[in-house]
Amino acid sequence: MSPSSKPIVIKKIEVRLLRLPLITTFTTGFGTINYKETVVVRLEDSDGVVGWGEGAALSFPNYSPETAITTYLGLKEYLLPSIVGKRISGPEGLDNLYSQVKGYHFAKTAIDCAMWMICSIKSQQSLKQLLGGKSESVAIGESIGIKNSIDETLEEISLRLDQGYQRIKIKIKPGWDVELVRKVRAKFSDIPLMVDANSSYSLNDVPIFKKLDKFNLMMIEQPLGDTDIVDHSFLQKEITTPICLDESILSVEDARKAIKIGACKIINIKPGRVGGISESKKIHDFCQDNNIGVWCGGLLETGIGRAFNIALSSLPGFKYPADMSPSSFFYKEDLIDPTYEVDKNGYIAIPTATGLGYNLEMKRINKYTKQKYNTRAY
Ligand code: OSB
Ligand code: MG
Repeated sequence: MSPSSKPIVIKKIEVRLLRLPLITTFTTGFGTINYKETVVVRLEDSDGVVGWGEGAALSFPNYSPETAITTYLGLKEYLLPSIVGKRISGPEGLDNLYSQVKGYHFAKTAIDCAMWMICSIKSQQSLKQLLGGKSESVAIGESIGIKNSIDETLEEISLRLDQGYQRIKIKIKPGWDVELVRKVRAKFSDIPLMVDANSSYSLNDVPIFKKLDKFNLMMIEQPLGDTDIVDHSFLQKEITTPICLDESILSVEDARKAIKIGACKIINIKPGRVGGISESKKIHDFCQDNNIGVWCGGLLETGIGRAFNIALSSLPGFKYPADMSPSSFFYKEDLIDPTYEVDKNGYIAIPTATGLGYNLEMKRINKYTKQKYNTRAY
């Protein structure tokens, strides 16, 4: 928003903890997700303009210390009280208001996104326009969880390639890595292929990465621990496949440090992990200036969170396909209707409407809400 536009004053807030059943389970190096808890906020300003945002942390603190329940509490106890009734210039004015609140990135994301939505409606510009994005569609790749067998993985890859997906990401963990990749490459010799280890290895495993290095992978995502930036820089010197960091990058400052020491060549930007699309854009801009590729990751957000990921992906630095499987893979019912779709060439169209760009399904939001808290500023 331009600095001359009127400040936003949030008069009403609502935060909900939801629990949605999943059609299929999703297994990563750290465990299996059987259902999806998520948190959404609804902010209403003094002009009656409403913004929604989502903080899609997982239910268990294995991907990040924050979980759905702590996101909910963080919003209710610390973040929402510090913004309600204040004059806020726009999303960029939020950091100042809760400068005392460390962490809670998923909670901050929900507020940041809701503020972007309010700004979009007030300025009559789509999220993409407000962000300065150019693309009309986002290229999509599939993130395939750890399956019961290699054959099952091969089947899923065939299916997704037939459906047009533009790259395949497979989750790996110790014991489910080199043999798997060898068999995938034997069947699909030239597809864009990458692996994601979700931090399940250490520097003792360098020999495994040297083997993986021979399979022409686009990148290896988060091989080592989230705080092991120095070790990633060592590993990157041992292999030619680019390392992509996910869990390790929580801010543009983390990105700067990781890039400075050569810990990665690519960054997976997940707005929820870094505190919103404002911080995501900063990381994008920094990476563009430093010749580091980025792409948009996901955490099984519902359509509310995905709407912001999709708008963000319109920025020119998003060079690799995004993890944005359609919600129909995971959810029987999305919280937006119609939900976004991946077309037969593997693209999601970026909305041009103002606001979220999709219609909210209030009935379903109510149906899946487990806890709700709201307040009003007088
Ligand atoms: O590391 O990318 C990850 C899901 C849960 C936890 C971690 C990850 C993922 C995904 C989800 O890969 C991909 C998606 O949202 O479509
Ligand atoms: Mg990842």
